[in-house]
Amino acid sequence: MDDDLALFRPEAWFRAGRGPRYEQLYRHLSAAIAAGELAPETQLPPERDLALIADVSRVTVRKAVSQLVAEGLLEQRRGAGSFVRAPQPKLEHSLSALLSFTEYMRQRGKTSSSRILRRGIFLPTPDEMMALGLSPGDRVARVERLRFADDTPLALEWSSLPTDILPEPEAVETSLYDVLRGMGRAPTRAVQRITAVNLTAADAKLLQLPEGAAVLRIDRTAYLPTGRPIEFTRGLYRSDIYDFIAELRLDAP
Ligand code: 16G
Repeated sequence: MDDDLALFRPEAWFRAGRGPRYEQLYRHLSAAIAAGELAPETQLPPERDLALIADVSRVTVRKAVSQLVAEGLLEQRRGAGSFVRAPQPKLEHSLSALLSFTEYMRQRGKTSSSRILRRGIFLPTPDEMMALGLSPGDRVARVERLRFADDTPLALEWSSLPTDILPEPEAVETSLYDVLRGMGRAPTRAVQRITAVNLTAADAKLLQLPEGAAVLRIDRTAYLPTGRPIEFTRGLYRSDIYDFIAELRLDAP
């Protein structure tokens, strides 16, 4: 037991001039959990005891612990204390949480289809080079689509991918992710940025909305498990689709 406590004593984690105590304690415990020194299901001493052992205030302990709880490394069980959590299967790494348009629609009992506006291999724009980590000599595969749910146009999507990931943009008929999955190259993580914009006349016509209508613009950068960015899609979505996206984003933190 004494050995276990050594981990919390100030000499184990505190160095003057290395930042606030709660942060140092947090970093130390986080590393101890990662290294397995604090194994899953280990119970931390109660806050009051921990403060005495670590020679800090209870507020400091609370801040460090709540940070670990927020990151999912510790779990607080009511009336029982704080426990080291077993590593969780990461939801954001599961394919099911990173849905494609086709899958969103299928979940809603709708049939999706696409009208291809343009497909091919092009010289990348600076934005594409940046998002996909391309070099000046590289080319980019682009697929531009008007996407329907049943017979309603819901979205316009401009997708860009490195050519080694999508060498034949012509292969994309309805679902881009189906094509990528078929080649074992589907993304497993994505970062999205959402903004509201007003439709240009040309885009409004395609989406069958009045010019200037407000829609959501969502930029998604999607990554392989290695961390390589392989998709940059800018989409304009009719705002009636928003509830799908908002709801599903809760599944994919
Ligand atoms: C979603 C994605 C888009 C992706 C597409 C693939 C958002 C905001 N965007 O629309 O980035 O390219 O799905 O769908 O969710 P698909 O496999 O049906 O072509």
